[in-house]
Amino acid sequence: MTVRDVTDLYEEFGDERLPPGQRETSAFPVLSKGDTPSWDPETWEFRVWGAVEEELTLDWEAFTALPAETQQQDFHCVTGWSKLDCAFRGVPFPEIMDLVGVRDEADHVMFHALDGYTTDLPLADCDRREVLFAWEYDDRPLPPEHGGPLRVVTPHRYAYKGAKWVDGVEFLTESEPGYWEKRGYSVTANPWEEERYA
Ligand SMILES: Nc1nc2c(c(=O)[nH]1)N[C@H]1C(S)=C(S)[C@@H](COP(=O)(O)O)O[C@H]1N2
Ligand SMILES: [Mo]
Repeated sequence: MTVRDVTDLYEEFGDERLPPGQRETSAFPVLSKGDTPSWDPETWEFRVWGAVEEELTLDWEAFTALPAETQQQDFHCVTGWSKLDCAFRGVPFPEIMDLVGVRDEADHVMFHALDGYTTDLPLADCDRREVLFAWEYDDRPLPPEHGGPLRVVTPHRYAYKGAKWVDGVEFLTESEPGYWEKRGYSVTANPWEEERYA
């Protein structure tokens, strides 16, 4: 299987692959605001709404039939650890944009998740192929504690921008704070600028 290596995307933001103030770990720690939510593949639905031409609802089978790719990515947690060379497989964000037709006035994106988590990113930070809706990690189904069945990964942004257990995408005409943004964390969250707090 082809793997697209996007571990060089740091060159757009800085000189070092490891962003300032981060240390490398080989572990994959779990950071969740609460318990791992359960899900039912029979009733699970992925919804897209807001500033779009056409709202979209997909079941698990339809979602995993969308154009997918495997990427090698780095993962940067705002608490200071980075895990390099993670293999995630999923649907690139722009594929979803094509399906719904994003209206001109859309400017931000709110991700929604089964545990009630939300996170907001500028649309330009989402409209990148390395923003994946991922259901595989290291050639295996994404473990539930890491966001299985489906999570977002944002290798160019701190990992709190990647909603685990994602089941909704809302296109917004202006920024609205999500779970951590309400608690003082950055909306843009660029690791190479150390945008940890707002
Ligand atoms: N739905 C949901 N997504 C979430 C979180 C959460 O609590 N709920 N935590 C975020 C935070 S703060 C981080 S650092 C990463 C951690 O992902 P991991 O547990 O796979 O390491 O998930 C992010 N996505
Ligand atoms: Mo985090």
